Amino acid sequence: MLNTLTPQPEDKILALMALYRDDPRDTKIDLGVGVYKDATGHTPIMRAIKAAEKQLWEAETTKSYTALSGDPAFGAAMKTMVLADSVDHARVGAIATPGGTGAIRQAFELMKLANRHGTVWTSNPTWPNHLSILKFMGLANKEYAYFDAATCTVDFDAMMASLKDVKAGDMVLLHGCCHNPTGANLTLDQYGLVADLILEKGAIALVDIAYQGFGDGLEEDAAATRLLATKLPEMLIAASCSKNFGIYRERTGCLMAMSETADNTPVTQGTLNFLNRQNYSFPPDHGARLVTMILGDATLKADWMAELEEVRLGMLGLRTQLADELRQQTNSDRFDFVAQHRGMFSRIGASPEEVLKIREEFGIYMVGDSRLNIAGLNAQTVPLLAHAVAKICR
Ligand code: PLP
Ligand code: TYF
Repeated sequence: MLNTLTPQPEDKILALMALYRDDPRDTKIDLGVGVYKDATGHTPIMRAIKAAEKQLWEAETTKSYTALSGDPAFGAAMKTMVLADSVDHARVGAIATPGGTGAIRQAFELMKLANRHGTVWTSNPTWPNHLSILKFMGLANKEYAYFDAATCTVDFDAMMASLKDVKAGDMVLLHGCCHNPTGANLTLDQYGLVADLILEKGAIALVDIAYQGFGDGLEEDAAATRLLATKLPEMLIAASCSKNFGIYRERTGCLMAMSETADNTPVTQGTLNFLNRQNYSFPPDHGARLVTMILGDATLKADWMAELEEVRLGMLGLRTQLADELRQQTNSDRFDFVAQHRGMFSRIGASPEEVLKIREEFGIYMVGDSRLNIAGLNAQTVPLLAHAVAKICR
């Protein structure tokens, strides 16, 4: 059987990680994979995570199974973090999943159960794994216009025009904040207009929120998701704790499914539990437990929020510095959008050839679509990047 297999397409972001690793230059700079790094290039364990792990090690008395949904306390904590009091939590079912990716996969599984012939609409561009998972699952996918390559901002008119073709029962996947890969985001008003259109079409929104706290703040970054929740009768939310808790390898995420009324919730929750059972049975617990502990303890939560804010402001400072350097070194305002983008990424609008030249000549690694990870920079490397961009990009 195995000799019938053919090679699968590789993940370009992960392939770039390997290229970077094998580059012998000690001046190389990694702006590829979306992992937060401090000024020394290290991805730290957050203080509150360490503290919660210590408490857990002392207090945990069993490693027995939890529940198919994961610990319900985790679902409750995630509803509070993402939705706050925007909607009645009794309307929302939740399961723990292996990372945000697991939540996205389970959202698509739910779509397959409920409306297997519906189309899932994704932004052009979007996180490549959205597309590869949809393709693998055999779900129909259409793209809606999103990024204007000329200005490196959202082309909202084009986006609304393409969403006019959404049909009843389709799914519209939106990034809740900090769009990956572009860094260009809708305003809250624009999210509202998208919600109105989704409502009018009778479609369902799936919000992928993987960077809450990395953009404008923990509450601010959830505002769009909360607005959608108040405007729409039903919606799905795939939340990741990988970035904002820095627990990438623990695989911690949550799928929330909001029904029209609380009467629907038992069946919705039962279906979510069923999907966990079909795919991997009980979801991972360790990361989810740490998140639950932190969100439920005033001291841990305050320390986590403070550190998350340091991380966010650090990235924002690098953005401003980069925009300033680019302005000086290119003697133009062409790259001013870098300071307006939010989250870990900016797509800077360089061609694939230019991205390659920057990699070869300067050892600066960004993804082929010219996405760069802001957190891969520090105060010393920002001018080096600006110099490379100014020299190579026409
Ligand atoms: N969604 C987006 C847009 C992402 O960039 C990521 C990446 O890290 C995820 C979801 C899910 O991440 P994870 O599965 O590591 O929680
Ligand atoms: O977009 C990124 O870089 C992050 C990390 O298959 C990532 O979301 C990249 C590729 C992948 C899984 C995670």
